[in-house]
Amino acid sequence: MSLEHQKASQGHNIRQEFYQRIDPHNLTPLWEVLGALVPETPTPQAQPHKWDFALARDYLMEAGDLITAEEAERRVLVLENPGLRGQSRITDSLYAGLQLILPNEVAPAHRHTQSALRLVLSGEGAYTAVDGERTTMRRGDFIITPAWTYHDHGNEGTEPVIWLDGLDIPIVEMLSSGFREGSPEKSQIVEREEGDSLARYGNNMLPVNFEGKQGQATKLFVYPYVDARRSLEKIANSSVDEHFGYKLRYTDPATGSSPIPTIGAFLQLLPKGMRTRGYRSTDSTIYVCLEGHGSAFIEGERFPFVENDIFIVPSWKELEIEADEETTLYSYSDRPVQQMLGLWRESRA
Ligand code: GTQ
Repeated sequence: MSLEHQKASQGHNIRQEFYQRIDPHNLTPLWEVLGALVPETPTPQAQPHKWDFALARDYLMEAGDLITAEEAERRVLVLENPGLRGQSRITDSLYAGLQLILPNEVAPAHRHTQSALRLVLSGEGAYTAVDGERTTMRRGDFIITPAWTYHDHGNEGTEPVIWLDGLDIPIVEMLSSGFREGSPEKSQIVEREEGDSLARYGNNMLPVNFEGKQGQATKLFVYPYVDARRSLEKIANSSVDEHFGYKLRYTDPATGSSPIPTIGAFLQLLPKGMRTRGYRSTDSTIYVCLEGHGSAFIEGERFPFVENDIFIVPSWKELEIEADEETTLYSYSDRPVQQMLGLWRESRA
């Protein structure tokens, strides 16, 4: 061994010995981890992935024979990112699950500080009740449960109903700010007629003395797909954005902000044959195909999708989408959190 080598390895041993001595005192050297702690570009643990809805649905129906909605409290198969197994996360910051409710079942009322969204995927006849008002769940409807509002789900129809749940569970966990409580009533007492909140808050008008405030739970909690779809269809005659096709974001009409403070939600339409140009953003995003079919190319890797398939694009990975037919995609991410904190970035090829 050369003299330099000997010196270097001695230096290494002295350092290792130092690290071992400080370790019992809960001290550790930054210089060994600085590069990983403060990376040059995002290093999400989440990996690009697609879930076949047809496969997940079969397992979910099997779960329907194993446990009732009431016993489970929520009968859900969690979509776990392959890079985050065991952590109940679909991205580094968000949760997703597929929930099933069978005819005549009730998923009992509770509330928690985690906010939730539902995207209805299959079946009809179920409802979600939020804060004393029920809404019938129809395919493509985007329904939200603001933090700390009571919610229960029920199915008074004849078909199994399945929807995608999106929650900010990992964010609330990171902040150690999670609370939950059950409700004395299994199903909330109905206090308002169906459609009341949509009429008061969702029709470009607001109750005369109502003021929307940031951080206050939104009063509007259902965004029917028929309305969102009609908007996209109308604007699809105008010139197309080469990165997004036609893309809109859901808002709380009282503030203009995202309806959920921690989660942004979006709907886009891609004309038949379109391939979007490469796009990156720092918000890892969950996509759901509502209509049509095509492929997502994530850093060049192809993920073909059909209706109801779910795929995720991790932070700062380049996405291109190809639509074989006219395609509508719903998506959600932690974008509003990043924007509030001045962290959000995007890059367009
Ligand atoms: O419907 O309240 O997928 O509390 C996970 C946690 C759904 C719900 C989930 C929940 C719910």
